[in-house]
Parts: sequence; C-alpha cells; structure tokens
Amino acid sequence: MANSIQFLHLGLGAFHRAHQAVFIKQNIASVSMRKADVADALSAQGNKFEVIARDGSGETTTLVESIKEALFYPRDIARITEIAKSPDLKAITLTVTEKAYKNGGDDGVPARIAFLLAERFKAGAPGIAIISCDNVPSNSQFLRGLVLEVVAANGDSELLQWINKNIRFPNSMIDRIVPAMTSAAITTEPFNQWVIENDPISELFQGTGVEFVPDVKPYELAKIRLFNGVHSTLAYICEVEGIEFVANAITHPAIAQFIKALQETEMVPSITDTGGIDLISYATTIRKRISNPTLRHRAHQIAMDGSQKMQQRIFDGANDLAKLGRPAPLHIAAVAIWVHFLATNSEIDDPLADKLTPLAKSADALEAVVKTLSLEDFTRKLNPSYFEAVAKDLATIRKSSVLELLSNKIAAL
Ligand code: CS2
Repeated sequence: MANSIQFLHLGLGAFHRAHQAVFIKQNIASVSMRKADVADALSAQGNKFEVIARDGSGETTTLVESIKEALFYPRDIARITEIAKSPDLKAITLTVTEKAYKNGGDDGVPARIAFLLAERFKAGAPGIAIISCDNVPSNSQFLRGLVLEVVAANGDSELLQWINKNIRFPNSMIDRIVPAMTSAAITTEPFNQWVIENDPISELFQGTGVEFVPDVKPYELAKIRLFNGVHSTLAYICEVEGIEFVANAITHPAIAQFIKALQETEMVPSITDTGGIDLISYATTIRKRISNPTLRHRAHQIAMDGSQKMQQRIFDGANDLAKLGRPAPLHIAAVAIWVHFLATNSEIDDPLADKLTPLAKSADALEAVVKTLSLEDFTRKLNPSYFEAVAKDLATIRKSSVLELLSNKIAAL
C-alpha cells in the first residue's frame, strides 16, 4: 500500500532536499516541476540521499529518508491529484524560484495550485497550509493572491470562498546555503533555519528546530537584504571580475570591506522594524557563512534571474533609505555593477535577458541606466532619483573597473 503522505512539495531541487526534507519528520511526496529525470533519479535511489554539512572545522553526514515518493508534474498528475485530495495531507510546500510565481499560464505554479485545491474541494477534504519556501517578499501571501486571481478568473466563486475559509498561507523565511548538486549527495553548510508565521501546522514541527513567530516580516527583510542582497552583489562582482566562487570574493580585502560597509551602513539602517533581531551580529554571521571555504558555490548560479531578485534584494532597501533621507552610495554601486554585468556577460541566465541586455549596452551610461531600470516588467522599481548616481558609477566601471569603483566607494565613506 502506498505511504500516507502529509506533505506535498513542489520543486525537487537541492535546496528542498537539504532544507525542508531535513526539517520535516513526516512523509513527503516531492514533485519535480521541470524535469522528469530529476524525479526518476531520486526514485532509483529509493528516495534516500545523504546531506553533507561542511565548514572549515569538519563535516557531518545525515541520511535523509523523509521523501517517500518522487514525482513529475504533469506526467504523474493522477498520483499528485490523489495526494492533494487525501485527508492525510497537511501542507503543500514550494521551492520553485522567484520567476515561477510570475508564470500566469495554465502550466504556471498558481494555476497548478488552483487546480489541486479545486480537486481537494470537490473531494470534501479538510483545509491545509500552503507554505512558500522561496526568497520572495511575503512569499505565501503573495502566492495566495495569485492563486485567488486564477480561481476568480475561472469564475469559480464557491472554490474562492472555500479557499478563503480553509486554506492557510503562512509566510516563511528559509535559510541554508545549498550549491547546485554535482553528485547524488548534497553538500551544504551546518546552518539551517526555517521561520514560519504562527499556524496550526506547528504541531507537526515540535522538536525540529523550525521557529514559529507572529510576524515573519523582520526575518524576511533581514534575510533577503543582508544575505541575499549581499549574495547577488557578490555574484555580479565575481561575474565581471572573473571570480568563480563567491567565497573567494568575500575574502578579497577590498570586496570584503565593501560588503561589510554595504551591510552595516546601509542595509541595516534600511530595516526600521528589526523585530528584536541584532542585525549587526546577524550580518557578521552571514559574511562568515558566505566565506565558508568548503562550499564551492558558483557566482554564476547566484547571478541567475537577477531581474527577479534585484528588486527585493537591492532596490527595496535603496528606496527605503531614500524615504529615510539617508544616502545609499553602496546600493547604487551594486545596481551599477548589475547593469554592467547585463551589458558584458555572454552567458546571462535570466527570463528578461533579451530585453535587458540591449538596453544595458547603450553607449551613453545614463541612457543605459534609465532604459534598463525603467523596464515595465519590474513590479517594484528603483527610485528614479538614483538614476544619475548609478550612471556615474557605471561610467567609472566602463572607464576603469569594478574593483576601482569599490575602492573609490570605500575611500569616500
Ligand atoms: C542565493 C540563495 O541563488 C541565490 O539567489 O542567494 O539561493 C541563497 O543561497 C539562499 O537563499 C541562502 O539561504
């Protein structure tokens, strides 16, 4: 007989295996949304795998056995639907990356969730939690809005009401560095964090280390800005300077000084509601984690999909500083480096690359900045009052180099 499944997970990548699959003690059915061979390879190894956590002081290996089924959507839609309808199911979790939320088509994530919920509603099964584990602002609530839009567009008002009443979308903050897998085992760092907004699902997480809090917002802002904002900035510096791994950049003296100042003098003050988190020590821990010499985390992987990441990681913080009347010269540099990357890198992996690259290549630096950053696809834009300063930094990079720009910025602090 098939296992009873309590968690249905969408997005069967390395991050899921080293994060949710480690925290969750119940049975998970994990669904690959992109490639059948990912699911089939995991099934072939009995759905078990090892997670190796490493830092400079040693390593520990954990055998993870929580995943009971590895499936492919749409091939295994019959089984996935059966799980979605089951009264045993307690939650759907997701790691689908930033861009997947924006796919409004029938094969998009919001439409697929709407479909599964419609099946659950028809089957008369009780409510569940839907928990996004992506680095997206108000992630689960954002998904909720998208799912309700699909249901409303289909004119299904009964389903809409049922979702409103029975389906909970607690936001969550997730954090663990998990470079793309290069073998059957997954390499990661010892640190592992999952903070979820208070929800009845907490019963299933007792003793697991998952934290439940009334408001995830301060955790989310701290993580997306102080960690992911730094990660993206480092990734673009690396890509332009030809550095393969981010750990090698953050230990370079000028880059290290720039990143510390970016966090301490701009990112920390951009967050006014800290939720009691000591942001300076949080930032220090993050720099140490990113410098972990044993994680071969490629800048190229982190540089992916910048158009979907820069808004929440860099633009929002810069905009908040403008509102506070505080300068943001280091955020401005980060944006200029990204625009330069868009213009000069030959292997950009970004859904908007075809639109962005020609704009970023404009001969005039101001034109390049204004056109690139005014793209209508950005839902949250950088405050245009920054455009001239970004153009000035871009001109410096074009004339000399990114490292020269960073040294100038540090000297001016
Ligand atoms: C990274 C994240 O690839 C990226 O965009 O910034 O995957 C990062 O490693 C995780 O969010 C760390 O928790």
